[in-house]
Formats: sequence, structure tokens, C-alpha cells
Amino acid sequence: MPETITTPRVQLEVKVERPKLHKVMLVNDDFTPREFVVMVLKAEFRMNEGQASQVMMTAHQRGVCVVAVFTKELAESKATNATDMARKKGYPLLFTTEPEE
Ligand code: TYC
Repeated sequence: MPETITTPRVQLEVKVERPKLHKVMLVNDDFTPREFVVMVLKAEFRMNEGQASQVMMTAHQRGVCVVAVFTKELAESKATNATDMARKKGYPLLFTTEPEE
């Protein structure tokens, strides 16, 4: 049998989308001590004292502040860990996540 060589008439287009990044947001409340918020930001988000203080004060004054952006899984696990640190101390401190535009 002779070999049949065919050339494809349809070119497959492979599209790879980069994963959407998710923001971790720090939400203000009236009860969590400022120093505790700073401590959590340093521990979970590897911030130094200055960065952590700035983020804490922005949330304190504006109600919410973007802490950092990560892949969805990392953002969710960091937000959960940070919120859990506060729950263990009985504070209502809250970290949320949302997809970047
Ligand atoms: N508002 C709190 C206070 O005055 C401090 C605080 C800042 C709490 C930021 C949460 O996300 C927060 N003790």
C-alpha cells in the first residue's frame, strides 16, 4: 500500500491564558488592635514594619486596603491563614479575596 501523505487543512489554534490574579484585601474593624494587624501582615505577607503599618493605616482610614496579589489558591490560603490567626485571639479581623479586573 502506498503511503498517503495528507496536509491538515485546519490549523489548530492553541490559546494559553495566564491565570487571573486575585487580590487579598484587609478589612477594617473597630476592635482588632493596630499592633496585632501589623504583626499578622508581617507574619503572613512577609512585610516589614513600615509596609505593614502603611497597609494597616490605609485600611483603618479607608475601610479596606489591597495587601497583595497572588494566584487564586495562594490568595485564598493566605487570607484564610491570616484571618485564622485573628480568630485564635478572638479578634474580628478579616482578610478577603477577589479577582483582579
Ligand atoms: N481600626 C482598628 C483600631 O482602631 C485597627 C485596624 C486597622 C483594624 C486595620 C483592622 O484592617 C484593620 N484598633
